[in-house]
Order: sequence, then C-alpha cells, then structure tokens
Amino acid sequence: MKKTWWKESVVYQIYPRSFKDSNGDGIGDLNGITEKMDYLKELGIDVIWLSPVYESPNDDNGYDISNYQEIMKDFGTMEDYDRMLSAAHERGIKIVMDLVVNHTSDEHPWFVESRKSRNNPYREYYIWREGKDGKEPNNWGSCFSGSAWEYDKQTDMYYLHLFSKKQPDLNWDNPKVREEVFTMMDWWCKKGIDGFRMDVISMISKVPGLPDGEIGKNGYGSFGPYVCNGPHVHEYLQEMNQKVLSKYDLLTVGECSGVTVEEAKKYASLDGKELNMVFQFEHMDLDGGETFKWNDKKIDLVELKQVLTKWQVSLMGKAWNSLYWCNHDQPRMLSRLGNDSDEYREISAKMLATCLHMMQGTPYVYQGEELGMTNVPFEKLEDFRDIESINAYHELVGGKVLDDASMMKYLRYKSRDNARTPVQWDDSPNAGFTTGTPWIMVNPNYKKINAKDQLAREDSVFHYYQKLIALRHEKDIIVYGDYALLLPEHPAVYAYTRSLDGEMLLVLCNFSGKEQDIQALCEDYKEKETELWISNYENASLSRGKLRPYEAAVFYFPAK
Ligand code: TEU
Ligand code: CA
Repeated sequence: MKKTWWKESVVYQIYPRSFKDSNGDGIGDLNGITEKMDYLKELGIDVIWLSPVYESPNDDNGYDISNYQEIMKDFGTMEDYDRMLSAAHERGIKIVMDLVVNHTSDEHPWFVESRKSRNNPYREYYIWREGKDGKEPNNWGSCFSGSAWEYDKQTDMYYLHLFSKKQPDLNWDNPKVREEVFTMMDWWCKKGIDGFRMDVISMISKVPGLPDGEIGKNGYGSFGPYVCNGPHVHEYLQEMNQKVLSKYDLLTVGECSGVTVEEAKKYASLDGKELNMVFQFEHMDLDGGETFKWNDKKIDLVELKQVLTKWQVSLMGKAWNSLYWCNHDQPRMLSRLGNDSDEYREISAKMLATCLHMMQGTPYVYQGEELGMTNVPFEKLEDFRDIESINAYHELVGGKVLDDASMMKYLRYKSRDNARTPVQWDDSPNAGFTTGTPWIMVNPNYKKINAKDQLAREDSVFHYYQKLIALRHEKDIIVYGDYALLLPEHPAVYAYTRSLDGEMLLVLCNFSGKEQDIQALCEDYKEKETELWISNYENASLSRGKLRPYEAAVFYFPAK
C-alpha cells in the first residue's frame, strides 16, 4: 500500500467552545488553543481537527455559518487564528478545518438575499418549494425535531433545512453554489491549512422530487434514503477534488451519515479521486431504537465486532478507514461502552483506546478522551445547551412519546452535551477552564479527573494514549497491517490480529468487568517468541490463559 502521512497520523479533535478560555468570558477560544499547543505536542498527536470557528449566530454552536472567511467573535480574531496556525506548524502539528457546506446559517448574506424574492439572483442557492395543500412540500422531519421545512411568508414558499430552521440547506445542483464553496476552500488552503473535515457531506445531493419518507415515532418521514449518498454526491466531490483538493497536500475526511462500505469505497477509494477517508456511523447506531438515539440500550459486543470487522476487512487495500469512539456529537464512550466507576475508569479507558488504536485506519482522539473524561450528571433540562437535546425533549415528551423521567434519563446518557462540558485542566475552580462563568456546567468530577493529575502520574490514561500514539509512529504493522477477527462469537472479548510481511500482532481486549477465560486461544500462541508492546495491567501474559477485568494487551510476534 502506498505510504502517506495521513495514514500514519493521529488526529485530535478540538471543540473550541469547551477547550480553553483565555479571557474569562466563559467561552473557549483560539488563544486558549494556542496556550495549550505544548500539551498537544506532548500527547504526540499529528493533526488537529478544529470544529467550526467561523462567524456564526451559534444556533448549533458554529455549525450554522454566516461568514466562511471570518472568525467568530467569541473565539477571537483572524490574527488570533493566524497565531494559532503558526504555533501549530512550528511544532509540526497540522490544522484541519471543519467545512460545513451542506447548509449555511439563515443569517448568511446568500440566504438573506435568497429569501427576499422569488427571482432574487441568490434564490437558487437554497432549496425552495411550494406548499402542498397548504402544508409542507413533503413529510420529512428535521434532525433537530419538527418539520424539515420552514414557511417563509415573504415569498409564500418553504425552504428545506435538514437541521435547525436557522440552517437552510444549500442547493448543490446549482453550479454557482459549488463554485462559491470551492473558491472559499481555496482561500483557506492558500492560507496554509492542512485539510478539511466535511460536515454531513454525504447529504449534499438530494433525490429529485424529494419523495415522502417512512413515518417514524415522532410523526415525521425519514429523509435518509433520499438524501444520504444521493445521486450526484460522487460527481460533486470529484469536481471538488479536481478543482481544489488535488492542488494541495491535504487530509480530507467526510462525515458520512448513512454510508455503507460499498459507498465508502467510492468516497475514500485509495485512488484518491474524492476524499481520504469517511466517518461511518454504523458502530454509533448500534444502540439506537424506535425513538432514535434516545434510549439507554447497551451496545452488544458481538454486533460491535461484526460492524467494525466488516469495515476493517471490506476497505482493506481498497479504501481507508477513520477510527473513532468519541466526537462532539456523541456521549463519552467510557460511560457508554467502558466502565466509569472509580475502580475501572482508567483501566477501561485504556482498554477502549487499545482496541481502537491497534486497528487499520486513522485514529481520532476527542478532547478529554485522553484524560478519561466521563458523561456528566446533568440534573435538569436547563442544564443542557444542545439544540438537538432540548428540541428532542420537547418533541418526544410534549408529543407524549416518552415521559419526562425516561427522556431525562436518556438525555443524561446520550446527549451531545456529555462531550461538550469544559476540558478539565486542573482541580482549581471550573477545572481551570475559565476564570469566569463557563457557558455550560463543568463536570463535578474534575477534582479527580483532570490534566494536571494525569500528567503527573506515569500510569495515567494520558500517558497510555501517549504510548499508543508513539507506537503507531514507530511501527508500520499498526498502520498498514491486515486485520483479522478472532473469537467472533465471544460475548466479552474482542480479539484480533494484524499482519504485515510475516510479522504479527495479537490484540486482546476484555470489554467486561469479569475475568474471561481465553485458554484455547492462548494455546495457539503461548509457545511462540513474543514481545509485549502495551498493556493496561502489570504482567500481562499469554500463559495466564485469562484476561482480567477490562484487561487489554498487545503481543508482537516477529517474522520467522
Ligand atoms: O452532524 C451530523 C449528524 O449526522 C448529526 O445529526 C449527528 O448524527 C447527531 O448530532 C448525533 O446525535 C454534523 C455535526 O457534527 C453536528 O455537530 C451538527 O449539529 C450537524 O452536522 C449540523 O451541522
Ligand atoms: Ca473566551
């Protein structure tokens, strides 16, 4: 396989609002990121994916952009941005920008114009339709509750918004829209950025006619089949690649809700015609149900292994995977799939990290994951800030689909705000995030879980991530080796191998709080010459024939 830097990199995601506040207004900012650049260097990551920092009215925390070439005032100025970019580059760290172009803010000048009249030059920049019998043009529900259509009195028509009504969808079928987006991307590339993470890029091409979807528990039709991986998406991305991406040396990752392995082979094919890799959602959707993500179902390990193995095996030699447990849209994986009790928090955090970081693909670490940060004990609806969570509460509880107590329980477990509380830097007030009042509550566990403590202890989660990242940089087999699953039916153990040129790695992870017998598996390996590369316990050994609670270990077998 062709070697490239983005296959060998580890990416760290920053959600700027919650990372580090430098001026006491309670909101994280660009100068805060610059302050912490040495911390990231110490962790050893290669690339930062920066969630949106552009001008925005913040209906969806910056994912509603009103100017793609200005910085949000809350976060600082363009000079602050340039300083941050240089501080990163001086340390050999690359910066990947979040590209949110499925939609803009309704306050973007294009939309302000577009809604003025039916024949405004910007009208066709967005998706406008006539009502049907005095109702919405179709039955689609928005990701953030309610109809995906908003009626606009001024021209007596509706506009499409797959997300909030302040996030109107751009009309990618209009060549002018594509030109504007490509020109803007080029401007950022010329500034010296190192790539793009493309927000819901799988949704930019809609099936003509916009057919009604299947009705769900919320009473709205699902747009998925008519929006995800739509008819022209590959054509538009190839055009983007030719006009912009191919002119620079970038890391590109498409956030692709609804992507299948077959589609991913097109988006992220190794021939480089579209993107480097995609974020797939199949492993994140394993605990979904009738009321969408809102439940407290546990992810089944056998199913998780099936899904991740399918992605590992199907893309091998054909396309490139991204690897993630966490991001700003997901609750903390440590609380979802690990064990956040005092006894097992750090052990299970390290186990999850081992399982993911030893796979083939580019790993993503979400801020705080390297500290073992957990879900948050939110008490009341007023504690939440996320538009998705708040709207979902009103839709499902208001519509009597769920009762208040159940929905609050599900919000506490699944809300995106679990990932969005401030990074816990130390044990001082507000976890050292701000000297002011934080925009969202700080997790009360910051006195025991914080970076200061993590950096001071050799056996911490932070130092374990540091070691995993360093190993990936040293060992080709971790980046390029082939993957094969062992024990597919085992309900608690995730075991797999990686192999490259006769060398082999054996990765063993116990996802349960109980000791697991793997005697039979160990028999096959224990006589062989081996080296232990990393483990979350002392004295990990194949001769034990057992894995201790949440134990993880990686054994290397040299070529004969
Ligand atoms: O998320 C897209 C997306 O698929 C979300 O609906 C996601 O599934 C959901 O948040 C999980 O509950 C992207 C961004 O990552 C997200 O933060 C934005 O809110 C959204 O697009 C709109 O820009
Ligand atoms: Ca600030």
